[in-house]
Amino acid sequence: MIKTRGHRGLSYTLITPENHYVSRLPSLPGAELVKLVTPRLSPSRIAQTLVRIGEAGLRAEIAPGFETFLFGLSGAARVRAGALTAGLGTRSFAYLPPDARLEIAADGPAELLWIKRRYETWPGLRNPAAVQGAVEQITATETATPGLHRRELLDPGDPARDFTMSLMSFDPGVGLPQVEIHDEEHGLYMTGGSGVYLLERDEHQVKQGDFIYMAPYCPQGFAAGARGAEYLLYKDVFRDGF
Ligand code: UGY
Ligand code: MN
Repeated sequence: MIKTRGHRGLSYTLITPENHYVSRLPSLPGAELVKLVTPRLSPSRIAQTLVRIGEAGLRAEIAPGFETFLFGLSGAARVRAGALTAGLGTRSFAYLPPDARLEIAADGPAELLWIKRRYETWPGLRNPAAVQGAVEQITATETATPGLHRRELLDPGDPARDFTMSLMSFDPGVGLPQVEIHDEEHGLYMTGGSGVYLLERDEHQVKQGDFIYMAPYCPQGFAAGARGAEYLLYKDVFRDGF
């Protein structure tokens, strides 16, 4: 029997590095893409893609129309959109609103996580502004659960935003304080460590490089392993699905 840790449940998928299958897009010439989730997997409202840039580097232009969030996993890519120029080195990130035309460039190998989403407007609220930063510039706040820290890469209190990106870090043995079942969807990328993820009624061993898509109302719980864990979490916010 051929074995894999990868899994597709009713309301989630777990994709491990061993499951990666390369795709391409005309807008990112030469880059190898791993589409971790796209709207083809109903009901996902996002595409989350691993972008692997090779020795030849990349010169790419992405047309306006969608929100973009880019997170550097390795190498030294960069993004330009109007007056904004941002380095996308390891653990640096940028958010670009849907009216931005962007150029992504790299002079050599680099790896990025790319989230694409159609912005959901709300009466009386303007498009959110572009943001750039680096994880290490953001203070980690301890949550009500000792040993569980969150860094918010986008302002979680701004109702103009239709999603947040949080870096969750767990000390060894620490987990989420409850089994959550909520309306918001998640795209989760393990940036470090390992642990056990409860999804629906299934328990999965997860580790660095794994990706989980959780649809709305997917039951979810987590406990970190002996060396702790860290993950980057997409969550839609301030909207109700209509
Ligand atoms: O914010 C959240 O929904 C988060 N606690 N969920 C998760 O880590 N699976
Ligand atoms: Mn959650």
